[in-house]
Amino acid sequence: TQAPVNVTVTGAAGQIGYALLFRIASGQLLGPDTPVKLRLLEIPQAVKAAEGTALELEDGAFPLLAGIDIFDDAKQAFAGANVALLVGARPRTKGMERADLLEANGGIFKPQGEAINAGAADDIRVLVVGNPANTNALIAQSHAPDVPAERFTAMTRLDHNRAVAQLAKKLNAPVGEITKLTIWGNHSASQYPDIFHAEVGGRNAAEAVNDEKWLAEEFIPRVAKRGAEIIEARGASSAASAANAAIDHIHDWVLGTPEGDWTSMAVPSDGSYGVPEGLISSFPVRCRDGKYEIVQGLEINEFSRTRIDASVAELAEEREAVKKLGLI
Ligand code: NAX
Repeated sequence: TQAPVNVTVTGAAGQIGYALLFRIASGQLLGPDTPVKLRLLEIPQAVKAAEGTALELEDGAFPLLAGIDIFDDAKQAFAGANVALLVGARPRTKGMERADLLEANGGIFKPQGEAINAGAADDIRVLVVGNPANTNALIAQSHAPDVPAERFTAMTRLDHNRAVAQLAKKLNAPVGEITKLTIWGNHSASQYPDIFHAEVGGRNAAEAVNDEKWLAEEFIPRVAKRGAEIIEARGASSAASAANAAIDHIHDWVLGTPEGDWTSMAVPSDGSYGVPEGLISSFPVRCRDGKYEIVQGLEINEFSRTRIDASVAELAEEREAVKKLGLI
């Protein structure tokens, strides 16, 4: 059998961590033939809670779970990591300015980037979930100069999945029939879910919808503000759906996107579609043989162009802000 893959998860005692760890242990991250070793990183105050989760993981008797180690030190937690899920972050609290938020997260993602640089495995793949995810990924990446830049990604898969589900509902189609949807830009309210290249059972989805008012006034804001809708209903932010999306993101990166489809990942821009190089922005991507590539050659209409540009401009501003703070 295969050697275990080391999966480091930060924020392991949080609510996304609780939903995520059991699915990793059950084999849904890397497939049914790959044993995993979990390396959990938490802040010292939350180590005990992480230990509690580890007891429950043990009680799952998962055949693929080859071990669990818990750390409050980033260098140790990322040593030998093949996959890193950076979930723990500093949330925005009342009265906090954007600069404060970026600075607090810089204090987390800078040392984590350094620790990945120092000790992760050569094939390390990083997914940043903790918000502001795209810019946190940029901070971590800029402190890991020896790791290929493209190994640092941020999560827009939850937005992607939300958009697929809303589109399927509108068209009265099974979610499995929706393909080629794209989230562009930042994982924030400025994100742009694009259905112009999407298909429903092979037919163009925008034509099938044929309702620009619904697109502009219902679909796009609903997807972009879905996080707030969940908080309103549940009294807590998205957790299981976020964990599910993190599983999907890494699963597809490692094992490939289905033939004839693509997914959305925030990845370092190579300049494609006019997105400034280096910004970690969401694109349509295809994955094969453990690598992803940005889908090329899509025609971007006026409606999409304005929205992509607005979200990318927000990312550029965030990059400027963290530059000014000396975080990258
Ligand atoms: P919780 O507050 O439940 O858990 C966060 C955990 O991270 C806590 O246990 C905390 O102790 C830990 N932590 C804080 N600093 C740490 C550090 N330096 N090292 C290791 N652990 C640390 O939050 P949860 O609901 O799990 O959400 C986690 C993050 O995901 C948040 O930043 C949230 O905004 C973000 N999200 C991102 C989404 C996306 O689509 N990209 C969607 C869901 C979610 O909102």
